Amino acid sequence: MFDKLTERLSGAVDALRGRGRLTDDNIADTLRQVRMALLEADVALPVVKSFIEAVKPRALGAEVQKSLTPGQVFVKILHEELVQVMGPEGGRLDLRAVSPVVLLLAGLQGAGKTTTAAKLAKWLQDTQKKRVALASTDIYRPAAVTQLERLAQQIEAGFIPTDLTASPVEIARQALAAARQGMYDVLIIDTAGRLHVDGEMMAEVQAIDAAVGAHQRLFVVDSMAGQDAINAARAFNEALDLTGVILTKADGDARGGAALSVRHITGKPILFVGMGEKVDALQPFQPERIAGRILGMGDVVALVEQVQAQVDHEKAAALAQKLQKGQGFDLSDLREQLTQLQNMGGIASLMDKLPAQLSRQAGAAAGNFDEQQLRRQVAMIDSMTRRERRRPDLIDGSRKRRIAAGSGTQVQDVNRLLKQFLQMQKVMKSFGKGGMKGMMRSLGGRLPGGFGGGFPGGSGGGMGGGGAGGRG
Ligand SMILES: Nc1nc2c(ncn2[C@@H]2O[C@H](COP(=O)(O)OP(=O)(O)OP(=O)(O)O)[C@@H](O)[C@H]2O)c(=O)[nH]1
Ligand SMILES: [Mg+2]
Repeated sequence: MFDKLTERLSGAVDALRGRGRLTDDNIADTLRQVRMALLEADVALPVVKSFIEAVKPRALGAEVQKSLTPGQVFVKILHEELVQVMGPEGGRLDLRAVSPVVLLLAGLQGAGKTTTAAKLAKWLQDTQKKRVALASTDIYRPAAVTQLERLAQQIEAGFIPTDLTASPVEIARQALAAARQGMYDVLIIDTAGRLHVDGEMMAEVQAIDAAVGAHQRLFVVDSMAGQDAINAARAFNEALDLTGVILTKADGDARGGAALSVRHITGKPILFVGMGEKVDALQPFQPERIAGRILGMGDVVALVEQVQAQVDHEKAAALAQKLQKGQGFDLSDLREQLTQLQNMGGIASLMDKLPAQLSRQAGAAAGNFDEQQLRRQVAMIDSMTRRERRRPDLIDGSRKRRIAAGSGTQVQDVNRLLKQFLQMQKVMKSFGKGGMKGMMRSLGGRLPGGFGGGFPGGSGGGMGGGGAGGRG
């Protein structure tokens, strides 16, 4: 449902690619684009404002220094803040009350209340093993009651007939009594919708609530509705003190503003999302998933999490300290770096997690940095003695033959490894004095293909994201 928004946001993030870091300048431009994208998606203005205000300091703040690439880190921040704005708690319907637990559905005309009543009943039956009864107080539209009745039959839920001569409040009261008598666990009350928020309608639904003491007062809202939905959400929340929100029609290609706004406007959690017309098209709301869909960034978010989780801070700090004390970078340290790369699932798995476009770009670079090579390099180091690892200058021709044989490689492989190691050691030395900051970033550019340049993600991150110094 967020196609357009997704497109605009990825455009904004694209602009950051190739930047070495996030600064006031490049962030300002990107945030402007994000802001436009949200407004175009019909996200309510106060929501957009507070979203941008939340993202900005984070983008400029500490976690960017630990970055893989600025674009990736920015995506992660956007994701987290999207989750935040939609409500991190997600869909949990509280049913802890005396049976029958009454759920009251309210919302604008055509929002999907009746359909959602049936979906919710089915969900409660199927996943919570509840006995559910449905009742309608919609006496205004002749077909409304039969619509619900047919749905109830379809999902084999209880249905409490509506006395069309009674008032909606009386009908609700009768329904509660009937549900009690029928020993139902849950009673879902469907109410009439109106084209616009009006006082009469609010008074009616309030009276129904007062009559039955609804345990959950759920606002059903069409994700495609823009500012109208926001005004309605506010009005219903004032009238009913809502306990939750259900988004419908999230399967359509709408702008999705409501999805991003209702939580902020009402302060009430989004509990479920309707994903189609069928009675089983209802899902508990999962903000992470929706945020992921909004960003449409493949699994960049997962990638960043994975990298951040796997990097071993202590080891990085130890290496930094060692170098600062003037002790040399040796082959054991190199081995450490290589295995950290392996632990991240290797290059192939990282590539899988990147969106197609980025993956293609990285593809060429990663050609000379394959998994097998990584394994071979570690194997060669493993075939060395401890002394050799500390003093590679001792490794002469016969030792090289032994190492090659021990690791199933050729002598020229050992030579290449040693040569690359020496270059890396030189770089390490020069940074040992200057501190670790930015060391790994520079390595990305300086190292020969074998070690540095091939790490996907491009802009100067090099293997710094997964390596030692970037986080030290
Ligand atoms: N694609 C899609 N259609 C939906 C969804 N939920 C409801 N609909 C459709 O939206 C239309 C209106 O749904 P209803 O359940 O009758 O809406 P209502 O809020 O009860 O409407 P009133 O009673 O007239 O106020 C129907 O055609 C439904 O099939 C959904 O999640 N996805
Ligand atoms: Mg209806």
